[in-house]
Amino acid sequence: MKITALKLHPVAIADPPLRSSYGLHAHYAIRTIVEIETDEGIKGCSETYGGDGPMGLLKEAEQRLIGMDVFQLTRLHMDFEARAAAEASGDRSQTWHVPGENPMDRHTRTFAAIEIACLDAIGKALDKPACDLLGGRARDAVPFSAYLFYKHAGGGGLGDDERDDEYGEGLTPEAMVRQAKQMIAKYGFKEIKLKGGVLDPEVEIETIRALRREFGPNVPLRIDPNCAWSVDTSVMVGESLVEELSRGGYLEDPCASIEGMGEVRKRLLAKGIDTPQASNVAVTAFKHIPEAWKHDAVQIVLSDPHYWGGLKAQQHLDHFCRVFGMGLSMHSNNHLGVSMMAMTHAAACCPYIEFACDTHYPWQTEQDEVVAGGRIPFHQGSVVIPDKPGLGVELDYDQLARLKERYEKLPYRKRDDEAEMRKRVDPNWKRVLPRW
Ligand code: GKR
Ligand code: MG
Repeated sequence: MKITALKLHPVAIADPPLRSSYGLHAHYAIRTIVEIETDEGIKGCSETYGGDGPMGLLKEAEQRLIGMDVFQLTRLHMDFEARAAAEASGDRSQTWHVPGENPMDRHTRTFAAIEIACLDAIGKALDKPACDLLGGRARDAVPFSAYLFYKHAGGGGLGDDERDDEYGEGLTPEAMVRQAKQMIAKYGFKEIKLKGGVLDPEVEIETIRALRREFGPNVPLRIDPNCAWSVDTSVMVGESLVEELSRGGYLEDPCASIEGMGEVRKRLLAKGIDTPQASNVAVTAFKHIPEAWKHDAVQIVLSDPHYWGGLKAQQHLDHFCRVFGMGLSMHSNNHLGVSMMAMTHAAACCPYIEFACDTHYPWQTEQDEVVAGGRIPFHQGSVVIPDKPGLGVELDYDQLARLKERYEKLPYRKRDDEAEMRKRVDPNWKRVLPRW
């Protein structure tokens, strides 16, 4: 089954003013829906980062893809690996880059977008779900967590496309408890992740405590300040939240670098605190794992099929983490239903994932969904692998056209949370690490 065409659909999706240590989310997040057509009339799709960088790399790959058999992914992977090896220099961490804008993982994420679209086409040709092409699933439904964000008032979008502010402003512990209750009531999530690195650590500590008081010890809690804290502050937060982050909780990328996280771990262990640390910033590539293990810096790797290299790489990572005695969960960024299903299939075929995965999906709305038939449903906080071939979704071309039109009107072609922060919150704002 040979590829005859590669189609790229850029889309802009309304996004509320969510905060993180990177800055502020813009009115619209950008994504790319990737589609391949084959000589058998079967199509495959995937979703990846948006903007000129990611689209340019996919366009560059077009010549290599036309005429390629969708089953021959190993050689394609070798080509991308060779390019990555030839160009590799510097650190691949995401400390200074938002996902999708890290130049060091550009080949891996380009390959991932193609691999997932090919697996979707293969699944459709064989009438098998994507996870069953990788040896079968370890679970039929994948649990996700309630992903809370401190946010300003506003629901995203602009002008006559402005959205209702479903969750309202969230800049206090009380407001964050409200946000969590609302999200859990709607989706049934059983674990909670708080995006931190936004307010003074004392306020974020109080937010986690308030969540624990509200939901009790059986709802695991995580906090992720995306490296906003120094080693000292990370240790202080770890000590303050020793009880709240126990029982399935973790401290995610509290400070920058594998060495930094190793130091936090050492100092917490010396105080008898065994809270695990997770990472999707310091650890973003296979080569980081032995190093993270050597420093005992990271106990849980947060995978992401979009930049770790697709579904097969995700499964390798599952095995790799097991060998190194590390746990595995999944990171997320703004995304639509195609990514939701790719993430679900990826997690389904990883036996060792034992935490609810992250997803930004609740922050996007029905109006922006590109999957025919509408949003992917959650059942008690989990997404069920559908009894449909490939990723289990078809594209809605009217929606793609509408979202592309909106993309074309946007003045930006990359995610820049720092610029948004200066535009809308504080003209002097700069990303400073550590901030506290
Ligand atoms: O969307 O602001 C955000 C997040 O901070 C995102 O960029 C991170 O990649 O959610 C992510 C994380 O877990 O670090
Ligand atoms: Mg993170």
